Amino acid sequence: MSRLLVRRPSPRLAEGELTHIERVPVDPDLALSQWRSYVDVYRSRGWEVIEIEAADEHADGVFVEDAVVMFGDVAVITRPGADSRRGETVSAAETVAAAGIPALRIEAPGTLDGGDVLKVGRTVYVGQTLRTNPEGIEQLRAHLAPRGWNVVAVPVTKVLHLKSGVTALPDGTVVGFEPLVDDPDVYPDFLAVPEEHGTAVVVLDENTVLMSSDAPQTAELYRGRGLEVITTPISEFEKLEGCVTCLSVRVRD
Ligand code: CIR
Repeated sequence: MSRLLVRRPSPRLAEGELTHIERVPVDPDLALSQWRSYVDVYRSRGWEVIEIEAADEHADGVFVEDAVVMFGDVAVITRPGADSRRGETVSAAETVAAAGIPALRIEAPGTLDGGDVLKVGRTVYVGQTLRTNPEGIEQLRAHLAPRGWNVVAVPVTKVLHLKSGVTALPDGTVVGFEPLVDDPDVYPDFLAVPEEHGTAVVVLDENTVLMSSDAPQTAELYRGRGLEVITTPISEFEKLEGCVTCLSVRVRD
């Protein structure tokens, strides 16, 4: 059974880090109900949901993808680039260990946010950003090269994380909102989508993706390619530069 690692949002979510967008009011109750709906999408499809211990002192702790990245059966515990987020990995690593998942680590002076890691087949694109530094990318490469993954560093300047700008469909097509993608030519198959919040998809299975409900034209574009598209509202997380990918870590069976 596939497993989903999540952490419930902190009541302090509104105080989370912001880099590229203006701060606007966040409704913590709406955030919690959106988070529950997001988790229910997976639960209703048979995923086992594992909650990482709440960490209310970490405003951005709900964005668990930044703390843990899966490569097949192995986890990499990151070292987040923002000081305010570094402590999130402690409880995330405990949950990974309790779930019996072997883990590797990014160590100082390396930094890496999971939002900067996009896997397409055996290629791992890694955004070099304000959060992920060259040392972090080199450590990841050293972990992954012997395991048969090819790490490709991608400079990212226009958005917070690589995956704020691009993700991939089940067939490996990389999708992005072009004004926010530094270099679309990096990707062998690139599809431009019409809405910023349409760029983030989670692959649920070979025919199904999950995405924000705030990108209806992009949802239609994906349906036109034969995909089943499930949408979920995540407005309160998008206000903090989050998206559907960063709210969970998928441990696929
Ligand atoms: C941050 O700036 O770290 C959070 N406010 C948002 C993190 C979103 N994470 C992601 O896209 N992987």
